[in-house]
Amino acid sequence: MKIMLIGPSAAGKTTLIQRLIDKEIKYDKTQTVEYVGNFIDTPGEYMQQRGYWGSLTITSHDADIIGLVQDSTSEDCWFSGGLTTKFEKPVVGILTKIDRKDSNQSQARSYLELAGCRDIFAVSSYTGEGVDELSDSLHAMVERYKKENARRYEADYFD
Ligand SMILES: Nc1nc2c(ncn2[C@@H]2O[C@H](COP(=O)(O)OP(=O)(O)OP(=O)(O)O)[C@@H](O)[C@H]2O)c(=O)[nH]1
Ligand SMILES: [Mg+2]
Repeated sequence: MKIMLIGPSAAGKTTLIQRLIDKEIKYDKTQTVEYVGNFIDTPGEYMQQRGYWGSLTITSHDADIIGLVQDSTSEDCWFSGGLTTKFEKPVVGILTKIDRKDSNQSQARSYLELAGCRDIFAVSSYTGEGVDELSDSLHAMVERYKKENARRYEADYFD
């Protein structure tokens, strides 16, 4: 299974992946699309600059689940309304940095809802809050998707 994270620069995508796969938390600017274990990490610029959208779209075909990542301390929303309909696969919303005092979860949640996300998770990659719940849900989603699409895909497609 592959989960692709999309969101603006500094939203916390790479740090969340580090947390999810128990790697040392260390700032590492994403320069290009990177396959890290079961995750596909993408640079924020790929969604913030229109010219790179093609590359995100093509890469999304490699993913089983898409995660839209919104920094809960940011006033900015880079997701267009109904964005989730562009992907023909499950899309979840993830709001990050909930450990910070300036976190505004309800605003971040509303941005993700407008983008079309129904399942929304709130996490802190620093404290780990919400990360297990996200991880369990992603696994459950992949299992469900695998069962529903058993006839469409080879058994080893999700390895
Ligand atoms: N307080 C707090 N800071 C976080 C959290 N997650 C990420 N950060 C910080 O936010 C900054 C950006 O995090 P990244 O994970 O590199 O962001 P990104 O979305 O991968 O950014 P690009 O690679 O530029 O697309 C770093 O300084 C992180 O340490 C969090 O849960 N809490
Ligand atoms: Mg990154």
